Amino acid sequence: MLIKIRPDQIDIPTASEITPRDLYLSRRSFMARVAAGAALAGGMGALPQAFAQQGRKLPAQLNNAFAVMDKQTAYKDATSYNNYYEFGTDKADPAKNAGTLKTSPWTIDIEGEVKKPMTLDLDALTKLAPLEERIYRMRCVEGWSMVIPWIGYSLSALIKKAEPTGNAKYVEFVTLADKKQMPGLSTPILNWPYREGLRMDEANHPLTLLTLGMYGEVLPNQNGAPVRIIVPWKYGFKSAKSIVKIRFVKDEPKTAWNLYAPQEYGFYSNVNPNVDHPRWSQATERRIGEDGFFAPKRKTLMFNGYNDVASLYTGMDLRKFF
Ligand SMILES: Nc1nc2c(c(=O)[nH]1)N[C@H]1C(S)=C(S)[C@@H](COP(=O)(O)O)O[C@H]1N2
Ligand SMILES: [Mo]
Repeated sequence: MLIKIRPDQIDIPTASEITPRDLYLSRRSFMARVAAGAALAGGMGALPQAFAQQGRKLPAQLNNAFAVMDKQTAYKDATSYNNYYEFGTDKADPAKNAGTLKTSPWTIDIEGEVKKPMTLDLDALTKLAPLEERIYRMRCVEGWSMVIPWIGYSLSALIKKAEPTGNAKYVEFVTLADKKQMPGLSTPILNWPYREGLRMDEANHPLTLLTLGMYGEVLPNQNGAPVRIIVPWKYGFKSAKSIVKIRFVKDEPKTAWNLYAPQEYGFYSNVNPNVDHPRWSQATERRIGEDGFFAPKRKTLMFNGYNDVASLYTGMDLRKFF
């Protein structure tokens, strides 16, 4: 996201705010020593959960019906060029800083207009439905895109379990906001916690992926571990990271970027080359990894190429509902 920070809003981090990262680094060298010790002892049992999670394999069956043919983005690019403002606004910040995110134990609260409100831990969430690998395009509103092999299952499986009432018209995603783990929270750019939302039919669309992994592994922290949503026909910011609450509601939920700049970021945020952002065109995009000097920009596709979703918006003026 291109931000407009007033100079007076920029916070110089204080020593105490830098500490978690320093702590992480010293803990890492400590862990390296623990791991070496554990390897000698013949097991990794001594590793705390948070660190054991990173890089863990997550087996899943490729779903060919949900796999684009485009060349996949390199793992290195997908995990080092990120937007995750809770860990800083620079593209390199999340990879550098998100080591402090503690992803285990983790729970998600399912609440609001449902017959079966529940709290699911990561294990229950992972076992709720068969894991699929899906290769999706992701288009950021800033004008770049990637192609990522995600792992998860349709959010609809979870929705079905929760049994929404007739009053549930929207789904709201609330993400983690913990100053102790997230250095970016001390910069008041967004109104934390980062929040997103979908209309019920969008949330139930089979493409909407409850996401637990990518590239055959659990999600790296910088990509929104341990659980996020991926909505491939919408701009990347709809795909909220590190979700702690899924709330079923009657009214259109407030969303972080819409609160920040309502004239620039609407609730729907469908990828649409015909509706420009007020400050730049949305007609083309730069595919990360193809950014050589002579690489031509790609034409952005309506709904990011996911034409099946068009029926969700029949009769709606997509200039008005941007
Ligand atoms: N909690 C949270 N979720 C977030 C963001 C964020 O800053 N915080 N950034 C969004 C934006 S703008 C994009 S483009 C995608 C980037 O996902 P990726 O880094 O896995 O490619 O995450 C989205 N989800
Ligand atoms: Mo984005």
